[in-house]
Amino acid sequence: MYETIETSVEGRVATIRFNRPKALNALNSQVLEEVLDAATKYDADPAIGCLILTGNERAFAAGADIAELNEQDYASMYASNFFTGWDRIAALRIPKIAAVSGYALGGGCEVAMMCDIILAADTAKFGQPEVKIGCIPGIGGSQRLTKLVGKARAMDLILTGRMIDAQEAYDMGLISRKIPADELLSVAKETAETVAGYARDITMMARACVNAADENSLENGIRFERQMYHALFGSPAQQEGMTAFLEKRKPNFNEQ
Ligand code: CO8
Repeated sequence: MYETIETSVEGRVATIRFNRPKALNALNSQVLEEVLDAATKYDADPAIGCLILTGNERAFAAGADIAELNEQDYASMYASNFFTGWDRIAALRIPKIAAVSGYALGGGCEVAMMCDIILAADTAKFGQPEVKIGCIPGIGGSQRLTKLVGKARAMDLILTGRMIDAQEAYDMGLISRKIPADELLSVAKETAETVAGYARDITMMARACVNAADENSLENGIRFERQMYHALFGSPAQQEGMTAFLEKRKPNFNEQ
């Protein structure tokens, strides 16, 4: 039913694969519509505990579709609130893992940064090259990159448009882990299964708390974490997790 993405579900893990290989998975409006549709369904489905976003060996995504962008003018961009659907994907509460192989450039790098964990093949290349085509990051890259790697490095990447490899991305804190290319998908699935094996409400709360660090002063962030902590005592997962520990058995968070 989708034309620009492929979706699959294994156990409690859903995968969305960008699938426009001829255009290096450039992200046009159809990709956005289809990712939003699929991801929103997984977000609402209690049987799914983690979502993987990935591409192919050559490209996670080489950015916004420049041909489509070049057809726009100010009025069409403003009136359609172009790109706004990507904010809705970032705001979904399900834990998201980006499994990046090859190019993650411009919007591709920005989508990876919307995910909670970025796993990158040692062949991955990251960059915000928009300046080279007369534009700037447009779906949060100037903000998320700066929060992830600091002003000095974000300025270097955004003002020069240079590409970095997975090692440099790891060293600057842009990615969570660097993985041999042929193991990327199996490690991503294993990681997603681990996350999905925990209680969904708890992992959602945990990522909300980490994200709150970006949005708040330390004091407000700690207040938010404390509220979440108190709230999780209303979750069956807290009872099950702590009781299982005390009974020296494995917890079962996802009995259907
Ligand atoms: N948009 C459209 N088509 C693309 C894109 C793109 N971003 N990237 C690659 N393609 C196409 C090429 O046009 C080419 O098509 P064709 O075979 O029909 O000529 C095909 O993919 C293969 O590309 P290349 O021949 O260029 O492959 P190379 O191996 O020589 O080079 C590169 C690979 C270095 C990745 C090169 O393709 C490149 O520089 N691509 C553009 C990268 C870029 O500038 N990205 C930023 C785009 S702007 C952006 O992302 C704005 C962010 C705002 C929000 C984003 C929301 C999603």
